[in-house]
Amino acid sequence: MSAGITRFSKAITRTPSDSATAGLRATDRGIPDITQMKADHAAYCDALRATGASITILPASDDFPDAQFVEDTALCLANGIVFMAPGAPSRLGEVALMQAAIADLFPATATATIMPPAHIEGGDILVTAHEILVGTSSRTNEAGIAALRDIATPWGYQVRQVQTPPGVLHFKTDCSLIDNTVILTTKRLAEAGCFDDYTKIFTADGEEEAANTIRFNDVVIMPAGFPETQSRIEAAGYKVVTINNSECAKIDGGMSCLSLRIA
Ligand code: CIR
Repeated sequence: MSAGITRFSKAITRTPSDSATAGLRATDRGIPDITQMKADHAAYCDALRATGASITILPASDDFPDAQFVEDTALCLANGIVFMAPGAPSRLGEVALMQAAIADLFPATATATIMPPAHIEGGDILVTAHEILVGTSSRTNEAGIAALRDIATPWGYQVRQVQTPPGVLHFKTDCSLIDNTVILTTKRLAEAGCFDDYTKIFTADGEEEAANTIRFNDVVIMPAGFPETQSRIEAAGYKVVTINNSECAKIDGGMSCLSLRIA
């Protein structure tokens, strides 16, 4: 099984807004340069498109500074789309925007919606070939995971609750699926034992920020500037494309956050 796991025919992204300078962040790493961020976003969309997928780029939304991080609003599974309930109050309204876009793009698709006080963000969800791992975090609570389980179990998925390391924004801040059973992970996350059944590629020491990548068709798309981790992925036999992520990184965003990927 690789459709919807590593193989995708479509992706949805959203152009960053000028308001992204007000995006949420855990620490101050400077004000993002929006011109650079938009150029990086265009390069990211080009990299997705170069794999043969069709890419829908939604318009910027000034009302939601983090709306380019579309991954947090929905989970696209083979059976349908599950709309999330972001744990960040400023991001809850992004879901309605995505619901409207999906209704336009895929009117026949089955959908389900998770509602507060259950909270869950797509960044905490890793779909592999045989299960869905979801990390509890400051954005995703046990009720959110239970709600996803209720939706996804009848669709044939096994949902496993794991824990995002303290101080880490999302579960996938620290890991990515590289192949059906191959995970790129930080040591601090793997030490929790959540990937014992998987082949692991570790990020290099000091390059933990490289853990948030995406496998999209024939390429692994990763942030530029992490040469040792890039070499490890390439040595394992994967083709890597790098994208500058300096500006999104200032508001805690990375490669997975920027797209919804659809089989
Ligand atoms: C936030 O804090 O919600 C945004 N500034 C970053 C979201 C990153 N999303 C993701 O990792 N899936």
